[in-house]
Amino acid sequence: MIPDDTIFALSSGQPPAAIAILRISGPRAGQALEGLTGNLPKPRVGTLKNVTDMVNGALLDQALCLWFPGPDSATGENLAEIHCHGGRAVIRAIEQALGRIDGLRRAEPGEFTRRAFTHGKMDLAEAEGLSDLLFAETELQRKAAVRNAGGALSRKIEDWQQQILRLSAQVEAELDFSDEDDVAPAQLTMIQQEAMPLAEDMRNLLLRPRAEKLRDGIRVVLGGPPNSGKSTLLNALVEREAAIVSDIAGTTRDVIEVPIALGGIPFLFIDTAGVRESGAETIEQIGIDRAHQQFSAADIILWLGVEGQGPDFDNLVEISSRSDHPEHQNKGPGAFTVSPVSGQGMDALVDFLIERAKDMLPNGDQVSVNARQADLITAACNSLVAIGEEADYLIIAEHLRMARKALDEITGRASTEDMLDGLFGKFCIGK
Ligand SMILES: Nc1nc2c(ncn2[C@@H]2O[C@H](COP(=O)(O)OP(=O)(O)OP(=O)(O)O)[C@@H](O)[C@H]2O)c(=O)[nH]1
Ligand SMILES: [Mg+2]
Repeated sequence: MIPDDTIFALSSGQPPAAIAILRISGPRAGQALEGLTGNLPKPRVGTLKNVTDMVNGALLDQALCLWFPGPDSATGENLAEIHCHGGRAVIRAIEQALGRIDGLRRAEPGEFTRRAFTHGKMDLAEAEGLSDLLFAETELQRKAAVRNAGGALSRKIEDWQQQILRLSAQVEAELDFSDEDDVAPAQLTMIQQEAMPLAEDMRNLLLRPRAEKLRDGIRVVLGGPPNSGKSTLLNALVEREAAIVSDIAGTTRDVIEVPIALGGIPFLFIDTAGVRESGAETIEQIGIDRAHQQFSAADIILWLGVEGQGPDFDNLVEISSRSDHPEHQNKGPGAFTVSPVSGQGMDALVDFLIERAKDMLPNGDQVSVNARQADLITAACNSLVAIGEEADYLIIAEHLRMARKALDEITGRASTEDMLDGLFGKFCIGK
């Protein structure tokens, strides 16, 4: 559906700031800019203008104005930008003046990007990449997002689509020219053989670490009995007093999550209540139950308790903490010996965490997919695999059609309004 109303929003960050950018997109964007500034500047040339209130002619601000007639604009529609001074009162005054213009309304979250999608300026995979780019906080997140926003995933999907389309054409030709009694087995085998490497290619992409991991961070859970120094180690790792430390056993009751980037990699460090088998009162017991939930969801567990007595997970790393303490007893050779107090072993532990994390994350140079995209690629892959066991050209044609449909949903060529609402709703207003 092509929208016929005109939207506006503050597209730059929270005021106050030196400059604020108001964007107007839609059929009346030109009229709106003309109304506020007298006449339209030359297309795509920044021009300094007086912005005045159309009702009483009051001067609101002097602003740099830009005019992009559609379809050669970011949204594909007529688009105007007002780069005004970034004070709250200036922005409010210009927004109010825009709101009084007939046919203009404030934009919903993600609406500019959605219009760009509607007008074919970007597909869904690129829009999702753009969303990730806006939320990227670490270098690795930025690298991965910029790839998808630039269309790396879309190109991969397009390549698969072309190959499937070619197979479909061959199958259709067989259906047209052969009668039912005359199925050409050689041709069938060839189509099946061509579908398999394609399915394999999809499977390989699915095996790669997921994009969400990059957004949410590697979950490092600190576990051990009360007083084993978990909170002290957490504070040292995140370099601030995020958790209360005391010599009273049972100080940490709830789960404490601290997101932080180390070496450009997003981590979520999680401190837990000290686990003990018996003697915990009600609230402490709830904390212990929560600790166990965290162990199950962890990417890496740092275990500060007795060696070999931690939860039974492959991703558990033995930590021999408090190495500065006179009563410190070292764990076996596989353990990391550290002291958050003296700093001993801390650099080695951080380096180890960074290296481990790299294997669990998309590397930024490869295309990565999120859960939505992975589900659709899995569906396409399954359809291709099903061809291998099929001798009926009609059914093969249907499998190929299903595979194409699933891939079309990734780029948004076949997508429902609900799905689009959900996806673009995650953007901020003005984007
Ligand atoms: N000397 C020394 N003391 C430490 C070290 N780590 C922790 N401590 C002390 O040990 C006590 C317990 O530390 P916490 O970090 O609160 O221990 P915890 O495992 O979080 O304890 P709970 O929250 O009760 O489960 C505190 O008095 C800390 O100062 C260390 O590396 N060296
Ligand atoms: Mg604690």
